[in-house]
Amino acid sequence: MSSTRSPRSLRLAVLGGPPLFEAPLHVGRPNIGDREVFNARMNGMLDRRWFTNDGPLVREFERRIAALVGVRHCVALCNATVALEIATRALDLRGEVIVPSYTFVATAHALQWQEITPVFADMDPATYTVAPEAIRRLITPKTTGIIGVHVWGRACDVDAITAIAAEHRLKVVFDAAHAFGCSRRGRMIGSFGACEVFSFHATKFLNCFEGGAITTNDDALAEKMRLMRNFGFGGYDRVIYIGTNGKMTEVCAAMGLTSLDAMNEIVAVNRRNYEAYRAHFAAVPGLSVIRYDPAERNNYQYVVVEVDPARAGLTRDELIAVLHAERVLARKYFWPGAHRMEPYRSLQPNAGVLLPHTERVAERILVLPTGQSVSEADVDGVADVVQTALSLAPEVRQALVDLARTA
Ligand code: T4K
Repeated sequence: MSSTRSPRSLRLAVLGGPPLFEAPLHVGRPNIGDREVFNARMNGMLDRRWFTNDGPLVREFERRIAALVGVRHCVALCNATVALEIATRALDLRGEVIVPSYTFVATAHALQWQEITPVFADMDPATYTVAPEAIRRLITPKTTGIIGVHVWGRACDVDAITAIAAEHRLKVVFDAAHAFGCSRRGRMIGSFGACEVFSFHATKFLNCFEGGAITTNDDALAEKMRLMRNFGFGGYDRVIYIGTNGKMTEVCAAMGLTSLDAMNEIVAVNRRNYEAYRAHFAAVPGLSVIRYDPAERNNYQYVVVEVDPARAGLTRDELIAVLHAERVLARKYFWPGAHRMEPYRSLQPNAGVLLPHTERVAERILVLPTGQSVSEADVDGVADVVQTALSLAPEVRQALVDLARTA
């Protein structure tokens, strides 16, 4: 466990003090539900000797997710990347598909893996989600679909994207990897577009170790995706479709069910930490913490801070260096933007010209640790480090230059 010292005694590690935290404070530390309940599910699974291939825990997980989201179908899968691959293949997307660049690279990889070209659209800097007008400008005769991403759990502009898609006869998938348990205008995310894709990776709000799911109200699409996740088997010895192995295991479903049981407690802890960070940074010039609309359901899984270097006095990267020296392993998601990662930076070297907001924002975002393994005292400590560093900005900057020189 981490521990903090009194803020008054804080001497920053980059200025020669000892690191504030004994153990690293991670972004994305998994949340764990009730271990006894999880173990009981494990024992039941071992007794049944049914480990994967549409087992009873997977079916229960799918039923509960579908009910919570308010859709007819949930297809549980091994992770969200394979889920995106299956969704786009089942929808017969090809040619070009428009995606935001400000997303985890998996959104683009799921397309490129199938030789579909991801065409990167810029964001709306006020929401960090894809700008509908940027999508509109990128439509060509080769475009077959749009993937909107609900970045940090906040819905992208579903209405505008749906309208553009209808106008141009495009299919829409939403990457809802961050958005399980979140709503948009009172309706749960998971029920928009042709289908939506959730991630249940260890670092996500709802954790299955590894896992993902596609939710949809389209009966035929759900049936096709169920076949695709299991090699296309329509019965014993009968393959009726091309498929892959995208199945969720019973172990993963057991973790998912146990996480679902604990959902309300996890939201409460996330919210407590988020509000504490916001209170700490409310009056700090140059720092703005992401806002979650209190009228919606939010999972508060991400504490995202935008750093304006001109007003804050330090850049995002300087703050990251300060935090890492204290063993606070803050992250720069999604730097440098998917378009600047391979193979896209080689295949589309000029993509950045059309992505000015993405390029600017990606240089300014800092994601801070939260979740069950982060205490209120830890949040106070992290905030103290940031505020102390900003109050000593010239000294800190010089120390970082000196450290880089001697490294
Ligand atoms: N679409 C979007 C918008 C996504 O954000 C993602 C995934 C996907 C699609 C694809 O979903 P999956 O196919 O993964 O289901 C992490 C996650 O691996 C990834 O799931 C997530 N987004 C992304 C935002 O973050 P990395 O490369 O940053 O992982 P890594 O190994 O650096 O770990 C992240 C942090 O979590 C570290 O600080 C360590 C901590 N951690 C991690 C694990 C696995 C733990 O404390 N315990 C653990 O068990 O991608």
